[in-house]
Amino acid sequence: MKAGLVGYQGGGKSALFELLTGLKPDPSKTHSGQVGVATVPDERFDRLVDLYQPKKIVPTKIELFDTPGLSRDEKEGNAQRLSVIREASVLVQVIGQFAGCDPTAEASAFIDDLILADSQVVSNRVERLKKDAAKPRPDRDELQAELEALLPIAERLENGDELADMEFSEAQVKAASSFALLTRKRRLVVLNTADSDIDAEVVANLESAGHAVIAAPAGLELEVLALPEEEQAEFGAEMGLAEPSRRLLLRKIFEVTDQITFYTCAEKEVHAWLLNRGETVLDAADTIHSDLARGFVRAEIWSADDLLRLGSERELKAAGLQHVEGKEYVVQDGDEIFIRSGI
Ligand SMILES: Nc1nc2c(ncn2[C@@H]2O[C@H](COP(=O)(O)OP(=O)(O)OP(=O)(O)O)[C@@H](O)[C@H]2O)c(=O)[nH]1
Ligand SMILES: [Mg+2]
Repeated sequence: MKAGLVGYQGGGKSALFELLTGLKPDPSKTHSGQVGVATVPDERFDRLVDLYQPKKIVPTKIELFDTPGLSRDEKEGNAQRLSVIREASVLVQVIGQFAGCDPTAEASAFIDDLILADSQVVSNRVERLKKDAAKPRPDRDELQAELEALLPIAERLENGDELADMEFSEAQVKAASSFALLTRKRRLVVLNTADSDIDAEVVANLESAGHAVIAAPAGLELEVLALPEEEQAEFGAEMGLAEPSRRLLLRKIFEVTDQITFYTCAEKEVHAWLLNRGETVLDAADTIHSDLARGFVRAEIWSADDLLRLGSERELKAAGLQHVEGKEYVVQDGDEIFIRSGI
C-alpha cells in the first residue's frame, strides 16, 4: 500500500515524510520523489506478539512517497508534477497552516489541480480514439466502445467535477484502468500546524467541505526529535506537545485506505495481512499463498480480540468462539485465521 504525500510547495511534506519514516529527504530525489517505509501502528498486533512470543513478526507496512511540491502560481506544470503519484493508492495532502494560508481554499485548489490532471490524460486518449476509430481498422469496434465509455468521464472532468462519486460501468472501469485516475483515489488532509494549538474552527471548516482531516504540528515534532534525547521531553512539554502524533498519523492514513487487517499466528510467526473490506476468506488464503487458495478446504477463524480477552487458544475454543468457515466467508477486521489446505 502506497500513500503519496502531496500538495503545494512548503506545506511540510518532506518534514512529515521524515517524521513518519525516519529517513532524511534525499536532495537528489527532489524532482522524482522519494519512497520510505513505515510500520502501521496496531495495538492488537502488538498484543498478539506478546501472547505468542513468535520467532518472527511481520507487521503491516505502509509505503510513503514524498513528492515535489505543486506550484500555486504556475498551475500549468502541476498536472505533469502530479504524474508521479498515479501509483499511490491514497493521496495525503499536506497543508501548512502558517501565516497567510487558507487551508480550505488550498484543499479545494488541490482538487482542481487533480481534476485538471485527470482531464488532460482522459482528453488526450479521447482525441486519439476519435481519430483512430474513424479509420478503417480491424479494431475499430473496440476503439469505438472505448471512446463511448470515456466520453462521459471526459465530459465530467471538463465541467470541473471530480470522479470520486461517479459510478463506473464495467466498460468504463476497463477503459480508465490504465490512467490510475487521481480524483478516484482516497484522500486525507494533514494540517501541519505551526504549534500545538490546533484551531478547531479550521478543522471543522475542512470537514464540512467534505475532507477527511487530521491536524498535527509535524514540522515542530520533527524539530523536537532532532534535539539530544535528554532535551526532547523538556522542550516537548514546553511546546505543549503531548504524545507524538506519529502513530496517530500513520493510523489515520491507514484508515483512509479502508482496508482491514487479519492475522495468522503461530509460535513461528505472527503476521498481519491486509485485505479489501468485503473480500472472502478465499481471497485471504490467496493473499497468504496461492497454493493455500488452490487447496482450500476450510478455515478456522476467531476474533483476535476474543483471544486476547481470554488469554489462550485453548480457553477460546472451550468458550466455543472458534468458528469453521467455507470459502465464501467474508473476513472481518481483526479476524485470526487458520487455513486448512489440501495441498
Ligand atoms: N512556522 C512555520 N513553519 C513553516 C513555514 N513554512 C514552512 N514551515 C516548516 O518548514 C519545514 C519545511 O517544509 P518541507 O517539509 O520542506 O515542505 P515541503 O512540503 O516538503 O516543501 P516542497 O518539497 O518544497 O514542496 C516544515 O517543517 C514546515 O513545518 C512557515 O511559514 N511557518
Ligand atoms: Mg519537500
